[in-house]
Amino acid sequence: MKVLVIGGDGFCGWPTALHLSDQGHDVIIVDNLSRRKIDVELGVDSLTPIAPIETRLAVWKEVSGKTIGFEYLDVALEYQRFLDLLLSERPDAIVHFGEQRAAPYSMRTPAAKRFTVDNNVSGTHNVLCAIVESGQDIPLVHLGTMGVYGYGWSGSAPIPEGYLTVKVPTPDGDIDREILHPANPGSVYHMTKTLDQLLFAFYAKNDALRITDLHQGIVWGTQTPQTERDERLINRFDYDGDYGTVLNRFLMQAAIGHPLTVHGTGGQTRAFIHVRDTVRCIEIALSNPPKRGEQVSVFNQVTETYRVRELAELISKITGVEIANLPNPRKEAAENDLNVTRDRFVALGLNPTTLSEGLLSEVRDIANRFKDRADTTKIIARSVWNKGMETSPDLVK
Ligand code: NAD
Ligand code: USQ
Repeated sequence: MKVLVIGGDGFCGWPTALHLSDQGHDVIIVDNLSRRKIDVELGVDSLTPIAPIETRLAVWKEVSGKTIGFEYLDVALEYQRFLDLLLSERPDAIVHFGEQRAAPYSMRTPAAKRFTVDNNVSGTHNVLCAIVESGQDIPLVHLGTMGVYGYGWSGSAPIPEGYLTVKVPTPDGDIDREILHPANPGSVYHMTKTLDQLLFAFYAKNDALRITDLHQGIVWGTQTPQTERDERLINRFDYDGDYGTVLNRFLMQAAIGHPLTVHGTGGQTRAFIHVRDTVRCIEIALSNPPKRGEQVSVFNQVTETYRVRELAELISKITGVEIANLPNPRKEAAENDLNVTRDRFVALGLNPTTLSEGLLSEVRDIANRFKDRADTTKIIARSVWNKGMETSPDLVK
C-alpha cells in the first residue's frame, strides 16, 4: 500500500514510517519540520542526537534497501501543493501525525495558542478537504488523544471508544441515541483535537470519507526495532518542560540524578502506550478502515493507566532518585480515576507491551548514554495555564 505519513519526522511519525516501510509499504513522509524549528525557538534539543531528515532517509535506504519519499510541505498553509501531491501520488491511505502536540507549549503565550489552533485545525481541515477535492477514496488515520474525554468527567465509569449511548427525554418517553463522547479538553492543544473530531464527523457524514481517529495515551519509550538498526536512525527524546512527557522525563531525570518533577500530589491518572505499540496500532488501523458511509471509527490507543506518583515511586525505588512535589503549573484535577475501554485493538491482534523494569531500563540506558547533552535549566515546566500560577525553581544548579 502507498501511505502518506504526515508528520513523519516526529517522535511517533518517524518510527511509524520506518515500521510501515519495513512491512513492505511504499511510504512518503510529508513534514514541514516545524517540530525541529520549535526546538530552536525554545533553545532545546532532543536528548538523542537526531539526524537531519535527508540523512535519516539515506541511512534507511542503506540498511534496508528501501526508499522512503519526503515532501517538505506545510499541510496547514500549502493546500494546493498538498492536493497536487494527492493527485500525482494517488496514495492508498494517509496517516496524520502533523500537529503541534505539546499541551504546555500550547498554553505558553498568546502566539503559541494561536499557532496551535491555526496549525492543527487548518491542517486537519485541509487534509479532509483535499481528499474530497482529489476525488479519490483515501482512508485517513488520525492521531487524536485520550485527553479529548477529559479526566474525571464521568467518575469511575469506563471511557468508551469514542461514542456514548445516552437517553434523550421526549414527551413519548426516553429514546437511546449514540453521541460522540462529550469533549472536555484540558489545554488549547487538547481543544484542537476535540475540534478535529467534529471535522471528522462532518466529512464522514457529508462526503462518506473513511476516517479512523486514534485516541492515544501518553507515548513512552524511544526506540523500535527499526530505529535501533543504525545510530543515525535514532528516534527523538524530548525531556524539556514543554515537550517532554511524564514517563520519559522521569526516566531521563533518574539518569542524571535530578529529583523527579511530580506536579502537585501526582494523583493525576493517565493512559500510556509504548512507542513500539504505537507503530503496531497504526498498522492495524490502516488494515481495518471503516467502509464508505460509516461513522468515524474511534479506537482508544492505550495499553495501561498509572497515577503520576505511582510512576515516580516506581522509578525512585529502582534508581534511588528522590521525588520532588512541585507546584502544578497546569489547571487540572489533582486526583482522578481513569478507566479506559481498550478492546478494539486487542480484538484486532494487538498484544500490548506493558511497563516492565526491562523496558524502563532500556529508556534509562539511552538517557544515560546521552545525558551530557541535557540542559538541566530546561527541565522544569514553566508554561503555566493561567496568569499568576506558580512555577518551580530549578532543582539542579
Ligand atoms: P511531534 O511533534 O514529535 O511530531 C509531529 C510532526 O508533525 C513533526 O515532525 C512536525 O514537524 C510535523 N508537523 C506539525 N505541523 C505540521 C504541518 N502543519 N505540516 C506538516 N508537518 C507538520 O509529535 P508526536 O509526539 O510524534 O505526535 C504525533 C501525533 O500524535 C500528534 O498529532 C499528537 O497529538 C499525537 N499524540 C502524541 C502523543 C505523545 O505522547 N507523543 C500521545 C497521544 C497523541
Ligand atoms: N506531569 C508531571 N510531571 C512532569 C510532567 C508531567 O507531574 O514532569 C503530569 C502533568 O501535570 C499531567 C501528566 O503528568 O498531569 C501528563 O503530562 P504529559 O506532559 O506527560 O502529557 P500531556 O500533557 O497529557 O500530553 C501528552 C502528549 C500529547 C498527548 C497526550 C495524551 O504531549 O500530545 O495528546 O500526552 S493524553 O494525556 O492521554 O491526552
